[in-house]
Amino acid sequence: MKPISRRLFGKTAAATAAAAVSGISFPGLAFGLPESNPRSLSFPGGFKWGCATAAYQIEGGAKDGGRGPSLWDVFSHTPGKTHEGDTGDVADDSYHRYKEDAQLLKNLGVATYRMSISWSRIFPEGKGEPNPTGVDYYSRVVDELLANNITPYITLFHWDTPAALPGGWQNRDTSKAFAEYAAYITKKLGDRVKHWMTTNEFVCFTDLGYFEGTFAPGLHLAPAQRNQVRHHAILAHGLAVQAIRASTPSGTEVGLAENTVVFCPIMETPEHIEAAQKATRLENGMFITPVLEGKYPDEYLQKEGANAPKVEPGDMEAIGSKLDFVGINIYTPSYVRADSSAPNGYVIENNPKSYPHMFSPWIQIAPECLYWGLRNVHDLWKVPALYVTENGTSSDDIIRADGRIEDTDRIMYLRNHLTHLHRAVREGYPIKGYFLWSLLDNFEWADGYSKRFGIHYVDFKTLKRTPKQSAEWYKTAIAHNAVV
Ligand code: PNW
Repeated sequence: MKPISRRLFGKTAAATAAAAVSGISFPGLAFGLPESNPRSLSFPGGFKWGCATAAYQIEGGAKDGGRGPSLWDVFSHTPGKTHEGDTGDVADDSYHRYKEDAQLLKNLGVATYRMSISWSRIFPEGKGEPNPTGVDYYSRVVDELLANNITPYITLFHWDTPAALPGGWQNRDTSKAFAEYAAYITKKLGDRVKHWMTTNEFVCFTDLGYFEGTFAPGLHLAPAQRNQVRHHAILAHGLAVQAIRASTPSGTEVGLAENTVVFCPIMETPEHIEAAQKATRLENGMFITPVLEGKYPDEYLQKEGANAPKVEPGDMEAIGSKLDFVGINIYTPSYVRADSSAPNGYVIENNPKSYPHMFSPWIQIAPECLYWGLRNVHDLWKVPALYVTENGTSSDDIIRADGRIEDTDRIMYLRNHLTHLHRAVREGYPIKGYFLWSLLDNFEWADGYSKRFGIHYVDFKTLKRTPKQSAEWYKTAIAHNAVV
């Protein structure tokens, strides 16, 4: 890692010019003190600020343009599965309003936009005959973004498995179908799209879908079958990495968006920091660890015993395919303590009931999770580049009589997280960008429309978008390239 003093952060134009002329450095400016806001924590030039969304959560147009149903269409239409039976049939109607959404992004001043493609718009049956109308739709979205100077980062799979695929992720053939879809669509868009993420958050579409039953398809499989579903998911990722490399020009960057469980050391002392690293490696032993090491940790295989996944020759090589970047979705922490008497040398602490949380109770407030989430992954695996592919929160937004939408708790949450992101950047971790979840209020899965994560308010009756205070805050942060 480069010593911090050698990096110039947020240099003023005058300082840059002076340094260029004289060759001297300005130690006092090393962390950047933009003249307009001398107290702010500034980010390096070129840091990529963005927003994130996902197809099923914003598009609507569920039956438009030849789209086939996904497991989430089936699940959300099954009584009792989502909040008040909410579905993604209309969502934010971004299928028809993508130009308006591009203007929202432009107005924020973001450099990048993370979106996903609905697999069943491209292959309505999951495989076989592609649907040109679906391809054309995403081609137009990409063109619209590029015309507005916004770089698309595209996730190929954000949980909307085509319903026609027999057995979904229980079937190994789904991994192969995914790789074929990845090859096809990246070839179509790869002339303009240079950043691809295979999958989003393995645990949510495997464990929550097939074991906990709270997400589509709502099953409660036994551990051995669950572990096989997990294996098919990471295999799909690996096969897709290979497929994307084969069908896109050089210079294309491939990664994924994963929500590793984030372990913060209970104290910042060497033994607890080491414990947090160990926990990161072992507790994510079914997902990110095999992806970055090309093998399951022995501890995971031993723990699962007879339930361990069946692995075929070549699987682990595919799963461990080299990545250009790792994206991490970070919302909430776990704490870990070193304990030499515990089996793996650490104990995971339970947060007490009094632990503060946001409007979604699972988002417990500990902004240092942003720092440790990035640091643990890099300390363990030395990845070439890191992104925060999601960070944000729900809020019980207040609508004022004059139409202003106040979400000061979201601003508080984001500002504190960015402060800890800044720490990781300042220490030299190769963090290239940050995607705020989310551009818009949207279909929050099993919580339906009851939890709003957007920095733009969406009236789900009229579909009108209104910037919240947090949008103004984010726009200001981007303009200053600093925590504001
Ligand atoms: C992520 N949990 O999901 C997803 O990538 C987004 O689609 C989603 O809208 C966002 O976070 C906010 O929830 C998660 O219950 C959903 O622990 C639920 C959990 C974690 C992540």
